[in-house]
Amino acid sequence: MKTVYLGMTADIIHPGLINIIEQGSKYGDLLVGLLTDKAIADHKRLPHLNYEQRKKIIENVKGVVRVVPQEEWSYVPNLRKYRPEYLIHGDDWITDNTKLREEAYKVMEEFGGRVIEIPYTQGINSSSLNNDILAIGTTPEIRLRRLRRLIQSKSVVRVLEAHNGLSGIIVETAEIKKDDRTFSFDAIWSSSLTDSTSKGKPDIEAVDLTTRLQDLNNILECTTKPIIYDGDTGGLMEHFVFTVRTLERHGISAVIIEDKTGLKKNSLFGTDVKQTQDNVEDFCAKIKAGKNAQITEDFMIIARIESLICGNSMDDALRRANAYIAAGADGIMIHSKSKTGEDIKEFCQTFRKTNTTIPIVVVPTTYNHVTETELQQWGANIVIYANHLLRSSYPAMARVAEIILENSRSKEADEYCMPIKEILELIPGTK
Ligand code: SPV
Ligand code: MG
Repeated sequence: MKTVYLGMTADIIHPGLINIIEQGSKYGDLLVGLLTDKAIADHKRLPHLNYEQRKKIIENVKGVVRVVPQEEWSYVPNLRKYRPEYLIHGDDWITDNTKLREEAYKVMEEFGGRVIEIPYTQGINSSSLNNDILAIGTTPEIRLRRLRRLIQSKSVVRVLEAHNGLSGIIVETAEIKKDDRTFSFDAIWSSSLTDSTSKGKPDIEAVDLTTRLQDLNNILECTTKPIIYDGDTGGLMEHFVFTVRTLERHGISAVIIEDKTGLKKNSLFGTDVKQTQDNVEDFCAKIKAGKNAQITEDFMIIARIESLICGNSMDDALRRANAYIAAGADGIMIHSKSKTGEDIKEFCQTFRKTNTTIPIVVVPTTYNHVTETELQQWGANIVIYANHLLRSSYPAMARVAEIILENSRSKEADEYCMPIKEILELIPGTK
């Protein structure tokens, strides 16, 4: 029997996929190369189901003879390994995945194999079905778990700030295509700076958890992506345990608490204001109390080190990282307001010499010339764009307000505003 290779994600099974399987099995034994989470995650959205779940389903589909993992986005390594007589694929890759197609053709030619392209089934595809699934929403449990899966499978988890439902929708839906890859944000950052600022309050823990949860609830209602909550100092240890449970109950994936004490000021003030770093012992006790309080296994407590913000040494930052991890922290965020990012690089590279697994979170606000790829090479796993949707919307709003004043009418502001029709149709179900 000849071998027919079919690479697939098999997350949402629909008649189009069954058609390819049917067609493929006419040529020989159908070998499915099932893409692993890791193979997929840097190229398109992470599947709803994990590898084992997807494997179980596809193994039981009529016409599938064997399922093997495809560990890379490219077909080349598996084609070389299994040397199938046929490779079968939907003809949509002629336009959507030109590079993938070209290299697959080349390697099939090397050993005299043939590529069969099946006409794309019109009217039904995984992307439109995925949109339908997203419209239904998600559950707190599924959302909460997703962050750990993203960290495990993506080279870098890309996070953008949202401070209300509308900005949440942007983080949820923004997407671009570049070099055969789809780029989007993986998770949402609930920032204390933008949450406070959007309420007309300074970023000094003056907006309490209950108030912040009101906007967070709006975000939860219209998004499905995981959320990382900026927990400031975590407050009193006795209060922090309640914060952890509340966040968990809402399906938040992680809280980041910073090792400061007293009146907290925004880190980007650096040493221009008085900022007091907590002592290691007390902060470790807070981490431990939080870890003991959580109910699920998946919720993450990430310890944020402010040594480089408060003018303390690199050694202090590294010493604290190890102490916080020993106390149970699931990740480390290292912050800095340096323009070069050299201190963040030194921290990450030194830390990675002794610890290769604990996730590192970075917030490149001041050192924003550094790319995600560079940050990942330094050893970072999560990159947070912490305030950009608020910082971009405020100048746009202020400008329109001034234009109306200048002209005593709003006509001149039209070019800065989205059309009424678009805003009416932005939110599904408005009509
Ligand atoms: C926030 O977004 O509120 C943060 C990051 O904590 S920073 O503003 O850089 O301190
Ligand atoms: Mg903050």
